[in-house]
Amino acid sequence: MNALIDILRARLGSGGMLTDPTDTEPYCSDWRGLYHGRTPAVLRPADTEAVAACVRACAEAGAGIVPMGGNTSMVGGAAVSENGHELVLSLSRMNRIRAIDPVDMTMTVEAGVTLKAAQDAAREAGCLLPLSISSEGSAQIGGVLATNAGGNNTVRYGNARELVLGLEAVMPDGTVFEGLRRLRKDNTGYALRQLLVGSEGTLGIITAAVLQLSPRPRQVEVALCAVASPEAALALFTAFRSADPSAIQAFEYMSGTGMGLVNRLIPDAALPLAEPAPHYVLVELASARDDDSLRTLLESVLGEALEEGRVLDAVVAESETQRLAIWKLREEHAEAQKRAGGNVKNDVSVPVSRVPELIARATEACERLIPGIRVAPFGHLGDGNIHFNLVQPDGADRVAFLARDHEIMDTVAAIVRDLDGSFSAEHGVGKLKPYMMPSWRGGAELETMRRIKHALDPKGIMNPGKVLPEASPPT
Ligand code: 2HG
Ligand code: ZN
Repeated sequence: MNALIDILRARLGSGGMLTDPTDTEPYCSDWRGLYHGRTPAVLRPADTEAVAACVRACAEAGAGIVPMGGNTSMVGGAAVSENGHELVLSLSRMNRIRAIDPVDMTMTVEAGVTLKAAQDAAREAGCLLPLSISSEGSAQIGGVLATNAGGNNTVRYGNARELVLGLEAVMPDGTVFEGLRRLRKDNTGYALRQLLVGSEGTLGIITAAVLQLSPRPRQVEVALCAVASPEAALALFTAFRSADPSAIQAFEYMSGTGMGLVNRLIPDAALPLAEPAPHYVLVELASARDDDSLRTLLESVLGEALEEGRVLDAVVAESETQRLAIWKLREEHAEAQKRAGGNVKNDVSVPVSRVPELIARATEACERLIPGIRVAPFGHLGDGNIHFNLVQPDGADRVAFLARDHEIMDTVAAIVRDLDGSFSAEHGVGKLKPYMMPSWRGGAELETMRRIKHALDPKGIMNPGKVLPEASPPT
C-alpha cells in the first residue's frame, strides 16, 4: 500500500491527496452515521486524466477504490470499509461546467459539480435542469447519476437516467469511456452510459455527463394541503391528473408524525395551516404558458376537493418566499428524523394505486413489531416512491433500536413485495441492502449482474462490497 501511495502522490501532488487521519476522517463516515471506516488516503484528482491515472495505479496494485461525491448516500453507497485497504477517490475538484447550450438544451458538467450549482447554471442560461432532491446542495452530479437519483420531479421528468444523453467515465482498468455525445437519437450498440448510470460506482467512475435540459416553466404554483388519509391524498393526485395531466411537477406526501418532527426540530419550519393534520400533500404545478391558467386550475381542483371534504385545509404560496417555506417543510424531513434519534429507512416503491394500502399495512405491522415506534412515512406519492421511515420510540435506546433494523426492513419489504413493489426505489442498494438482492433479484438477473461486474472489473476493485452480495462459495 505504501508504494501505491507514493506513486499516487507523485501523480497528484500534495494538494491532490489527503493522508493525515484528521483530514481523511470526514470521508470515512456516512451522512446517516451508520458506517465508520478507515482509509490510508483520499485521492482528489482535478481532471479526467488524473482519475484515470489513479485507477490504473490502483488496478495494478489490486487496491479497492471508493468513489465519492457529496457523501449523501442513504445506503452507505460511498462507505469505506474498516479494513483500511480501500482508497477514497473524491470527485469534488472536478467541478467545472464545461458547456451549456440553450439551443440544444444540453449542459456538460463534471462529476463534482453539486446538483444545486448545475441547476443554478441551467437557470442562468434560461433553462431548467429538472432533477431536484432534498440533498441537492451537497449531492454531486457524479453520485446523482451513479445512483440514478429520482427525487421530487420524477413524476414529470423521470429519474436521472432519463436526463443523461452522454457520459464520460473511467473504467476499472483505467481506460476512459469517452461518450459525451449530446444527441437525442443515437442507436449505436449497447447503451453503456445507461449501464453505468445506477451502477453505484461498481463498474466505473463517472467523471462528466451531458444532461438534457428543459424549458423553464413560466408559471409555478405550490400548495400545501391537509388531508384525512392517504386515500384522500391519492384521490387528490388523480383529480389533478384528470384536470391537466401535464401540469403536475411534484406531488409529495407527508405523514402527520413526520411533519410534527419537522415543526419541532427544524428552526423556522412552521406549519402555515390553522391546525395540524394526520396527513399532508405538497403539490407543485408548472406550465410553460404565460397566463394565470395554472392558478385557476389549482384553485378549481382544490376548491372542489375542499367542498367534498377530501381536503381539510390548504394554503397556496403567494410568493417565492412562501413557496420555499412550504418546500422546506418537505425537504427537512430527513434532517428532522435524524435529529429525532435512531431511524430506519425504507425507500420503497409500489404502483401508485397501492400507496394507501402500503401505508396502512406497513404502519400496522411496524407498530405491532415495536410498540411506540414513530411511523413517519413521506415521499414522492406521484411516482409511487414512499420513504417508509421509522423513528425510535421517544426515549428508547438508539443502539438497541438500530440493532433491529433488518427486522424492521424485512417486515416492510414483505408487504412491499406483496404489493408488487421494489425494496429500493431511488436510494440504491449501497452497502446496506446487498443482502436483499438474492431474494429480490435472484436467478438470471443477479447472475447477469455478477457476470457484467466480473467482465468489467475482474479484480473487484470498484466500490467493493456495494450492490452485489458476496457470492456464496461453490459447493
Ligand atoms: C427525500 O426524498 C430523500 O427527502 C431522503 O430521498 C429520504 O430520508 C429519507 O429517507
Ligand atoms: Zn426521496
